[in-house]
Amino acid sequence: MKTKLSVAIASLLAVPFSVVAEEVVHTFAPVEVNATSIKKQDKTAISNVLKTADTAAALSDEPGVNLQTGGGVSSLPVIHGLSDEKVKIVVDGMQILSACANHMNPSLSYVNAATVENISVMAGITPVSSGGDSIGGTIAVNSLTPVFASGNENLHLSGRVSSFYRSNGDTLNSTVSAAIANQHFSLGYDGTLSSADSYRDGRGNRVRSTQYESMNHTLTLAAQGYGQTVVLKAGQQAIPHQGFVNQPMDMVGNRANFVNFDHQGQFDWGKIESRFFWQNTTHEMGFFSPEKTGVMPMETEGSNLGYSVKAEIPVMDKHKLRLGNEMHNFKLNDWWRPVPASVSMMMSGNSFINIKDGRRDRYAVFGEIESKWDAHWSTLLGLRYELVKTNAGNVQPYNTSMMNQPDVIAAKAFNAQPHERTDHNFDVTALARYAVNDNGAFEFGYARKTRSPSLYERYTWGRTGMDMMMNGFMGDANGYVGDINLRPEIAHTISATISLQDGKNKQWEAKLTPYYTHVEDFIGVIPTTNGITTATTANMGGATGANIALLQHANQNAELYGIDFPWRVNVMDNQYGRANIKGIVGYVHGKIKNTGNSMYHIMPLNAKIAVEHSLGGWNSAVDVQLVDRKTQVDSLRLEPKTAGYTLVNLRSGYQWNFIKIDAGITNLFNKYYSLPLGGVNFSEWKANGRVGQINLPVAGMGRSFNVGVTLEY
Ligand SMILES: [Cu+2]
Repeated sequence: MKTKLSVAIASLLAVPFSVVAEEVVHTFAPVEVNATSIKKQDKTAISNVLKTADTAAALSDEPGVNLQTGGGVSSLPVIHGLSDEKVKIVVDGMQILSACANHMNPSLSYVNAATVENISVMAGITPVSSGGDSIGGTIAVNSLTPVFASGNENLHLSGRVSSFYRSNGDTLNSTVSAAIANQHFSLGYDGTLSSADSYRDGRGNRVRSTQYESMNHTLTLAAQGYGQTVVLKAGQQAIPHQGFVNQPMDMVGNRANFVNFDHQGQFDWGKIESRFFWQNTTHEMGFFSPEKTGVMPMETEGSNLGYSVKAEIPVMDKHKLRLGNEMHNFKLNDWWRPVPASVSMMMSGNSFINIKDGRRDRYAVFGEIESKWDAHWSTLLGLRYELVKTNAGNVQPYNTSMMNQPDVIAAKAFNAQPHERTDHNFDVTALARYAVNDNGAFEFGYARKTRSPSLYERYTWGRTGMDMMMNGFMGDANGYVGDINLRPEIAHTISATISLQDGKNKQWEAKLTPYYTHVEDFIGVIPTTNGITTATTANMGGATGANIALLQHANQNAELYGIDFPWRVNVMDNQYGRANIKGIVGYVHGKIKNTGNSMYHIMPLNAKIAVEHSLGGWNSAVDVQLVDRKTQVDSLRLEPKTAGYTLVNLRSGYQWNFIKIDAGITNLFNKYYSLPLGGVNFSEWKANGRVGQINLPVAGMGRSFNVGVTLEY
């Protein structure tokens, strides 16, 4: 039985960081010009289920992708040194912006890795049809697609139960999927439940505030016929708690609902896809565990409403024209309820209004033409325009006491200004590919990409050390304030890819992708002060020599360059099975040109090597990850340096009819190491009495024994 669900099972067998997988399940407009540094990676993501429920973490084996870690299910992918909302992330075509001052609920936190069917990563140069509102690459995640009965089936029933357990942190992740369908209609349900305690590092110490619990439910209704497919998905997510080791606060509740409608149609003149989606989140921060204590309720409500219409029209034999129109409206309210004066004078009185009635509305149109000129040459040219309007209402501090004077003055100044801003953003993509023959190809291209500032970057205004610290989404425990006059950031990227392969016997392949990006008006930071540094230095504010840096979002010039080098060699193919050795080398350098400073969160030189073996139902591998010491650090953010490390993982799986069993050991030698993109360990600093600088990096997970079982019918 070849169903989408068995595709999901097959993906369990698939190997991580495969450079061979090129098939795209998503049926609309695959980019056939295998564009420069576009990597399509499918069905491999879930191979990592033994490691994590975190969908972002499932991406960490992709060339060019690293992870900025925070909460257990809320990591942020970094592509070629650009992270968070600088990267475009779409889940089933929906773009969901973080409704949290600490970006605790990014798009990928709403989907469990176990229900992901395929992921495509477009690093660097992105076709305009899948870009917009970003300067990094695009990550498109598709969850399980509906199942229909095949030609000779009247009724199709399928189901899957899958669970894995990880000893470190007592992590349990369970998934149930079921579907009933005939040839025209399909009804499906997917549910996931995952929970973890705080994990232990390689020295056996508990890493505070890394525990979580998360639940997802999705109902899918679909119909197909006459060349048309409609899919309606509706779902709910709840995260009752999630610790954030590198943030002052933890998540004490995140509830989200969504409705996503998609239509794909094939007509004589071409294809069309229309989508409509709505999503809303209520988010609350506070404290829930003895691992990090305090009192400070903070609430956020966000909603996303959008549609897109895309058409693909063949023109003569050689060209495909794609036209599209999109809208995305984002609404945000962020307020912090007061506490009794007996608990804190500073936070008593009124609600602190961080962002009121925030709006970020985007309207986009694009046109793109893909041409296959002859057996060798193909090109892709695209132009995209976006109108982005942002706005926010008036704000207020907790109270007007002496301690809050920086806020009283700042609120007055903020409220006196007009808040509405309008940006006109243009993106351009130009790509060419020359295929020599089966044995290689050369691709090169240029992209101009634009992103308007987020509401948190433009409209946060608080000026006490504490408010500023609450508005940090970098995991560095520094204090941040917005700037209403921020301009959109514009990235110019040039990139090339040389791919070589053994076209005849498929015994080996390698791809080398160097890239260079210059960013005009990069949204970075400059030092700032709140006028009363001495008063707040004692607890957690102050511009110099204090526990944290006070920073303001600011437009700067920046440059990034680097290289991705994935490769694979087949070393055995006989009666003892098939074995591959494969790897990736990644390097990125990022600099703020105004200051000569390193960019924040730049991954050190790193490499991955895997030896994989398959025989019958068996699949086994040894993975080795090597990371150099981190010396490129952002001194402005007091970013800690980290030591180099090597991690070894083992895994093996056996598939027998409808049962699959996986087992593995991650961090086999129980190596103690610091996460280069994990920020600082705020939780430990706080537990130890807030003494001195917060400069301890967050330790990665120690050894874990993992086991998983999947049943499918
Ligand atoms: Cu939050």
